[in-house]
Amino acid sequence: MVALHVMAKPPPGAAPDWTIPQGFESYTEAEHQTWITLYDRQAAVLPGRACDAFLRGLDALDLHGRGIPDFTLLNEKLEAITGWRVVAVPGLVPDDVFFEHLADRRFPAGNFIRRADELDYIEEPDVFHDVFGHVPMLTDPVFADYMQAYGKGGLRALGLDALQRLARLYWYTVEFGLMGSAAGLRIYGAGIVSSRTESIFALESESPHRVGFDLERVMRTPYRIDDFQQIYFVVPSLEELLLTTTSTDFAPIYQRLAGLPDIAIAALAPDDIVLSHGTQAYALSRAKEHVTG
Ligand code: HBI
Ligand code: FE
Repeated sequence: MVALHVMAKPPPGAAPDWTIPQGFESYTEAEHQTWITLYDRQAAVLPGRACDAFLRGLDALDLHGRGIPDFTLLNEKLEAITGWRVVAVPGLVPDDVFFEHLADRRFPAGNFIRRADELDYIEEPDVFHDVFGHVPMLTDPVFADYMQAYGKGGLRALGLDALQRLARLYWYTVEFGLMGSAAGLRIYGAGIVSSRTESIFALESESPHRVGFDLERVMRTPYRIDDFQQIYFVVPSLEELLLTTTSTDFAPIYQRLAGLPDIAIAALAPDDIVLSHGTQAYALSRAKEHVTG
């Protein structure tokens, strides 16, 4: 996610790595009910839209609609499957802290849940986005390795002053990625699977472009943080995503890209493999100042 208002130091009560106790006993009935409402909405739209790895992960972790999960119980299952763990954090954490956690197979999850009267709006990633959206994919051994490699790459990118490049890769894969399958396009990005409206928009709207994933192309593309995406990138498989990112030396790519302009968010590039040439009608109808990263 984007680092909008990250504090410099861990808040009082947080460890030096920014983790805090989940405080499972402190959730109110109303907060558990918010999870259940959000869960039920996604359960209605995701079959046939989310990728198999995500749906399998939901099952394997038993992340069903009984309220906010207890991280201790969740971690017993998750650790046995891929060695990943979920740790609670108070909100956005600094980039270096975030990457350190991923590199050690810990996923930092907000422990709070959004307000019941603003189900579709969050300013910072909450427990529903982080746990329902991200954690099922961490049960997939290939995706689990991709996320760890991303954390290690993030630490290197900080030293090479290339954080923005890598943030775009995260955005267009981990958060808003689509995948091809024999049955058609499927969602694996957490920002999509945790949103009812974007789950439908990303696959079915004629507005956005859908383009074959290309690492350098993605790193040249800004992204929307304030509305539905205007372009989605489609990987052929998770194996392919892991392979292209782990078999590539990013340092020379960062250097080359430094001399190239960004590709406008609604533009198609000459080498794009265009799966849908979007009308961009939705973005045009909501013309306003774009907030991009
Ligand atoms: N912190 N809790 C949290 N969640 C994120 O997704 C996150 C973060 N800090 C930084 C960050 N993301 C971004 O810098 C990376 O996605 C690039
Ligand atoms: Fe996220």
